[in-house]
Amino acid sequence: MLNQDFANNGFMHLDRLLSFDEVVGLRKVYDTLLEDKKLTAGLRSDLSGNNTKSQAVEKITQIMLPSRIEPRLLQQQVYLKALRWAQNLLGDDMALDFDMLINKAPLTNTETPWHQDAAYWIDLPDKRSVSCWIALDDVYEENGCMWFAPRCDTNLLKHTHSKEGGALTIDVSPKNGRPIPLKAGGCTFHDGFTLHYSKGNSTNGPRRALILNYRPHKMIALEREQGMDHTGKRQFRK
Ligand SMILES: O=C(O)CCC(=O)C(=O)O
Repeated sequence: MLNQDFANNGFMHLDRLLSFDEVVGLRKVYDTLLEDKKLTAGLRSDLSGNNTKSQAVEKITQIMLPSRIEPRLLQQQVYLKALRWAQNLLGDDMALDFDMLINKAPLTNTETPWHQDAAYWIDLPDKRSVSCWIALDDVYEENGCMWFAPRCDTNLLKHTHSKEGGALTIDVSPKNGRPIPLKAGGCTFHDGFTLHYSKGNSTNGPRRALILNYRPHKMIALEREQGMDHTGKRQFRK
């Protein structure tokens, strides 16, 4: 049934992927990375388009490849559990392409605009991909839970930068998007062509998410041959 949701709509959710203890363990590593700008330099940016070198509060902190900085992350159950789901949804050849953290700081009220993840990636012959977005806090509309619009096909829409250096966006927001509130430890899965979005965080708590992205290992090898390892400047496909 869940797999059918993913196949039909390009997204699904699980109320509980992780136990509370697993969430608490992850939050510790997460907060250490968030607080340490030196350790995360080069892999860190603000999706709102603000320059993270300035003194301004980061609104939407994105840290790419946290497990490269903190390899002990890879020992956490979450990496195994999400991989099993990815393989279950899209086939045994799915492997971890990259991980990232996206934190919406308290009272920063900055939305992540509607986009398809494939807009950030190079064009690959095998289009299968799935992102597992794991809530490390209870998430709901007011602090920036994920919204999805059912995917129709694997067409890539035209994207532009919402602000120079910031997140990508499409021109017209879909009418049929819906929010997926979750308890901490719950997660969503979406594929690279599914439109998604989140509102800003207007609450006084953090909104911490860990995101694990999977694709066929042959496609990962192709990406790496072309120098794509999901670090570096935010690019988009034109
Ligand atoms: O965490 C967010 O607000 C956006 C996440 C997102 O766009 C993604 O995981 O692809």
